[in-house]
Amino acid sequence: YGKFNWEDPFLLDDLLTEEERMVRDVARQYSQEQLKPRVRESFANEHTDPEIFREMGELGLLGSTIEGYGCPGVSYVAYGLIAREVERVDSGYRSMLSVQSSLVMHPINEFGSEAQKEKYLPKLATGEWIGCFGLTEPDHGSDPGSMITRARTVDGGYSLSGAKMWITNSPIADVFIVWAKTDDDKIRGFILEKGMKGLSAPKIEGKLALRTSITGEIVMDEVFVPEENLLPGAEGLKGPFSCLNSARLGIAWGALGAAEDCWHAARTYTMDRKQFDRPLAANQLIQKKLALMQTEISLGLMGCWRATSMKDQGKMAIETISLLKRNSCEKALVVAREARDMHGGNGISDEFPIMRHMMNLEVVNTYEGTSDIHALILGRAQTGIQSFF
Ligand code: TGC
Ligand code: FAD
Repeated sequence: YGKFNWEDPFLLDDLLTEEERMVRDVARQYSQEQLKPRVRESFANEHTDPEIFREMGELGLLGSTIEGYGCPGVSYVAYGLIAREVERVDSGYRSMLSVQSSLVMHPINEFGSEAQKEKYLPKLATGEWIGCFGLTEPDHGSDPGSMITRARTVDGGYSLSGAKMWITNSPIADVFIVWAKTDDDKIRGFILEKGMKGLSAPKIEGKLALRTSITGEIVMDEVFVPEENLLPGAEGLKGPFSCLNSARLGIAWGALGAAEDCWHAARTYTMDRKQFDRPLAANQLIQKKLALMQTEISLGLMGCWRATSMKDQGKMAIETISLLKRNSCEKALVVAREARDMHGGNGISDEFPIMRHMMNLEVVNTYEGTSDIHALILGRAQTGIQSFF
């Protein structure tokens, strides 16, 4: 038998390529040295630092799976590892990265014209431009197919009217990927730019979670969008959903990064803190909780690695993403809540990362398809019966 590695029982590290390990190390060093020292102030004051996009861009962390246009073209496993390292610090920082990479750069790369790729991707890759993705509306969240945002055909292009809600990055965005219904009732994607007449993106105030990442609305009042800003290759819900596939996979890795931070903090805390003259970690109830954390996180990561490797080989089914996104978020929440409890009163203090992770994970469990919506996708896939209409 080999020696048990408590942090990595399945030796996930051995399954990574040299390039993936290198990318992981760059993301880890950046997250621990540059993001971690800022997170407490940023969360407390609900302050998003746009400079973070530039820093991530410089390290090749934005649009990392894209080939060319200033992007490194690494594997999806490497993308997952980046998400895990960034979210180990804070889900909000990972959100900023996911949206830019999977929800803005991905659709331009996948569905855009050559001119659109050349215009937008290099500046999004360096973080000079910040992007956002507008699918959700005030009255249409889990059911985006019922959206009411309209793109009316006008001379030379389209006139967009409607509102998008809960949009990550929108108040600081330069580039807006907006999904709207055209005159023939089909969902199409449009690239809007800051400064277009009739376009505004007010900030949503008062979030109790994900406070390092700014969220806003997108309000469109007859915004003229020229024909060349239509994404030519996307029609129907498949367009936005294909972006979500890639973002959800990153979230599956990322949520476990936040869970790992809670687990490691709980282990250290309970080994250091004494009650009844012995470390808390000497108690069976505490050790059982640590075992649960270790089990869920290490099994979850193995699932992420396997599915993402399958994606890199073109073999993964989209339902597998629902299984993983749902599992990682649910399990990460369980881990965070247990860790909060194990920290006692200190667990609610912002001197420790636990309560922040716990609140963030409530959002992560909700966006990109709620836990129950992913359960319904899986239920449909195994019974053939659709339970939502
Ligand atoms: P349904 O009939 O199932 O499908 C409609 C069409 O879409 C195709 N499709 C997919 N294509 C690619 N990938 C997927 N995952 C796909 N899922 C479905 C499907 O084949 C079909 O194509 P066609 O050609 O037959 O028309 O659609 P429905 O309206 O019944 O969908 C129901 C449901 C629940 C699956 C779906 O609406 C859903 O996933 N809802 C959740 C909404 C969601 O995830 N919103 C995310 C908003 S973005 C966000 O939260 C960003 S936060 C990021 C951050 O800050 O990190
Ligand atoms: P609803 O759809 O109203 O759901 C409410 C509850 O009802 C949930 O528990 C849900 O599971 C349940 N439910 C819904 N339908 C059914 C059903 N048929 N059967 C059983 N239960 C059901 N969106 C974007 O487009 N871009 C972004 O960048 C973005 N960023 C976000 C950032 C934050 C901080 C947050 C909070 C959200 C963000 N979202 C974004 C929106 C997010 O994707 C939606 O909040 C999510 O899809 C859920 O939609 P909803 O909030 O309208 O909830």
